[in-house]
Amino acid sequence: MNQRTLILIKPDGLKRRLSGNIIQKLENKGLNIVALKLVKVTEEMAKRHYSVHENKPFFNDLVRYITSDPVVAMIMEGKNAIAVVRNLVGATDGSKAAPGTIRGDYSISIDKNIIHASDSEESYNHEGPIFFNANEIYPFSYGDENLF
Ligand code: 3AN
Repeated sequence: MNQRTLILIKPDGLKRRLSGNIIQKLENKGLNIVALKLVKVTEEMAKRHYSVHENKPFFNDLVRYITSDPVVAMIMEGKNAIAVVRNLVGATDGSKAAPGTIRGDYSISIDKNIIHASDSEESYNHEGPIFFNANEIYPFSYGDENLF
């Protein structure tokens, strides 16, 4: 099933200059970039994005962190993109994430964990429009979808 997923390279990932490595890993797997930009997330965007966590004790820290510096926002598209990307991202807590995953290789904490990726179609439908308008998304059509 062809799917889209929202990916954010969080401020720690961008500042540690990991964006290239992360995008490379996702592209190598067979995912296509259909939208990409740097975004300084506003408090309002962050609160909407993380609304499922609004009653959690870490909610304020989460909002403070994601709004602290720019993020790389992307939509990637591909076969089962949501589950495929979540597998590549690894467990939420970087100290427990499996080696070889993005968090497993680059993060040792639960808060500065490098990357966000939609965890379901429902999340993508909620998060995608917070970061991208429909006219900023360029459907993949280079004719080599069957390479993978
Ligand atoms: P994931 O990013 O793996 O989907 P979620 O959606 O459970 O994880 O949590 C969203 C973000 O909230 C995480 N990326 C992490 O930065 C933060 N977070 C989750 N659980 C905790 C926690 N127990 N303490 C601090 N921050 C947390």
